Amino acid sequence: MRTSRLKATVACILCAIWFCAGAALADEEQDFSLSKLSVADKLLDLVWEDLDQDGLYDILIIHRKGLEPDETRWISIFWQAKDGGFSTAADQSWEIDTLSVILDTGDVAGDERKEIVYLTADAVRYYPIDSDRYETESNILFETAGLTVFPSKRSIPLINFARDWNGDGIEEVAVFKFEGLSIFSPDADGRYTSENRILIELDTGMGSDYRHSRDDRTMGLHAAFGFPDLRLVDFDNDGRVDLIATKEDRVIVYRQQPDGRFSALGRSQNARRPGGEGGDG
Ligand SMILES: [Ca+2]
Ligand SMILES: [Ca+2]
Ligand SMILES: [Ca+2]
Ligand SMILES: [Ca+2]
Repeated sequence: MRTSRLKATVACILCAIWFCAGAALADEEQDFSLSKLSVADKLLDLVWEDLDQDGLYDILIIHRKGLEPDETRWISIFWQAKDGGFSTAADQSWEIDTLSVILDTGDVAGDERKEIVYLTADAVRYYPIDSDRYETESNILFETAGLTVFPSKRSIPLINFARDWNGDGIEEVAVFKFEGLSIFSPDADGRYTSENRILIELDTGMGSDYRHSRDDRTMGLHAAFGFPDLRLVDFDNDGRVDLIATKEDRVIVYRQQPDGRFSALGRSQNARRPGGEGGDG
C-alpha cells in the first residue's frame, strides 16, 4: 500500500549548477520519472526519506560550497510532488550552522515529521519543520557536552543518533561523549530530561610525527578518539532489543531493562559477534 503510493524515481544529482541538462531520457514507463536535482559545488551526502510525513519520499542533500579556506556546508531540500517528480532547483537551501559536527533526521518534536537534528560541542539543536517547510534558524533541544567538539568546514557526517533506540515507538536522542553514550528520552511534555548513561571505553590515541623535539621546536600533537559501532539486536531473546557495541574483536552487550534503559551485561574480549554474520536475531 505504502509502496504503491511512492513513485519510483530516478534522481540524477548534478554536483555543479553549471552543468546544462542533457538530452531528456525517454519517458518510457509510467512508474519511473527522471528528475535532475541541482545543488551547488560538492555533494557530500544524501537522505531519501519522507521528511514531512505526507507519504512521499523527499530528498535532503548535504553539500559544500566554496574553496578552502572559505568553504561552507549547505542543506538542500527537494520535496517530492504528488506526481512523483522533483523540481530541478532545491525547494529550500540554507547554510548549516558552523558549530554543527554531526547531523541526522528524526522526530524530536513529537509531531512525526522529521526535524533535522545536529550535535554541537555543548548542545543538541534542530531545524524545526512546519508542514512542508523547514525553519532555517535552529532551536536548541537541550544542552549537554559531548565529544563532538570539532566542527569541520568541509564535511558533516550523517549518523543515525536520533532514533527509536529501545523500540518503544518514541525516538530518543543519543549523544556521543568521552565517557560513552548518553541516550536522552523525552518526558510527557516532550522535554529531554531523562539521561541513560552507558559507559563505553573509547579507543584513544595520542602521537607526534617525530620522536625528538629540538630546542627551537616543540612538536605538534595529534589525538584520536574511536567510538565503537552500535547495533540493536535482541541478544538475550527476551523481546527487547539490546545495545551491542563492537570494535574489531571486542563485544560489549548492554541489556535493555523493562524500563527501556540499557545497562552493561558484561564484556567479552576477543569474542565472536553474537548471531554470526550479519546476525540480527
Ligand atoms: Ca514527503
Ligand atoms: Ca535518525
Ligand atoms: Ca524509544
Ligand atoms: Ca533483549
